[in-house]
Amino acid sequence: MNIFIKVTASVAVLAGLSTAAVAQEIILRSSDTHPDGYPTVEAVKYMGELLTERSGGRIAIEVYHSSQLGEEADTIEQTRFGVIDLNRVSLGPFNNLVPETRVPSLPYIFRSIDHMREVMDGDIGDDILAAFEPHDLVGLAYYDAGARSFYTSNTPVRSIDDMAGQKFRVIQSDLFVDMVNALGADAVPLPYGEVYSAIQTGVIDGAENNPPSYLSSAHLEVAKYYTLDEHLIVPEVLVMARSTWDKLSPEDQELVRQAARDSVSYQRELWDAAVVDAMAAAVAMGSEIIEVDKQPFIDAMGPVYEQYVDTPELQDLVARIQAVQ
Ligand code: GTR
Repeated sequence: MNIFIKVTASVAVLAGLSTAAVAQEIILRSSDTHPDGYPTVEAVKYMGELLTERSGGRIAIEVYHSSQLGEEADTIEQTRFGVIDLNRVSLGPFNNLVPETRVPSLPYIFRSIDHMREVMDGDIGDDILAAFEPHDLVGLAYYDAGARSFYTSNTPVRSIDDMAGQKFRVIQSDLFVDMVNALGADAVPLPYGEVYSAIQTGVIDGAENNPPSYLSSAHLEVAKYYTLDEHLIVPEVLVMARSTWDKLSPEDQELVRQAARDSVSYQRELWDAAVVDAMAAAVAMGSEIIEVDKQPFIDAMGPVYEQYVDTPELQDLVARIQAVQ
């Protein structure tokens, strides 16, 4: 149980209440793999400020950044068990558990960042958030993670042919393993925290991620060729442990949901700036940014769609996404 309910006079004072008033304090522990200052970390902190303000000081969020609570796959399990209250994770690590998350994780499913935002902000996004519930999680909101591209240490990817024989780390998701294999390369699923040394020691040739992660993880120090193939526009998600959720009053549940929603535009603002900054920093630190013909990458994805969009429900989700203008 990580929802501490206690009586504190100091919180009541901070909230401007009389010390005679009894303040209930709920502290929600939130996990993030990224370092302090990263847009997702800052967005959850901002959500916490909104919650504290709107609850008159009763509810707060403590953000544990930099994988302090563990790597994503482990923290997802801990959140399902209610050991962690909130978790900000990519949709990718949910692919095996929550089939609906595969659809926005499909390569090239979104035509652009704007298309992704339009889809995830609407009914389709809500339907996918609802799909977490049978898995002991409550989906609260999506954040942006831009577009992911491949990067390599020795052999630059200037066309799809350069993928052959190279080993790329992927998030632990079968869909991403098959995506990389369909491009003629070899996929190595690894926790995020192991990627730097795996590249450095030559266990793998590269990885794939968005520019802010490429920078903040320092992977650019060991893999300086960044190829803009933009194969994935996979959003991040903020989930809450079902058991924590169930302990909140309906009013507090609404406060949490609304604060999460209200943190989205803040995250996007930080995100857009972070992408520009990361690209400039990468160039300044010696990375080569490579433009590539994306069409052969798109064309190679047919078998991945066939394999992972394998039920009428998922086919319907894909069709609905493609129909969004
Ligand atoms: C980042 C994402 C993280 C994590 C990481 C990874 O872009 O924000 O949640 O999934 O990628 O590749 O493991």
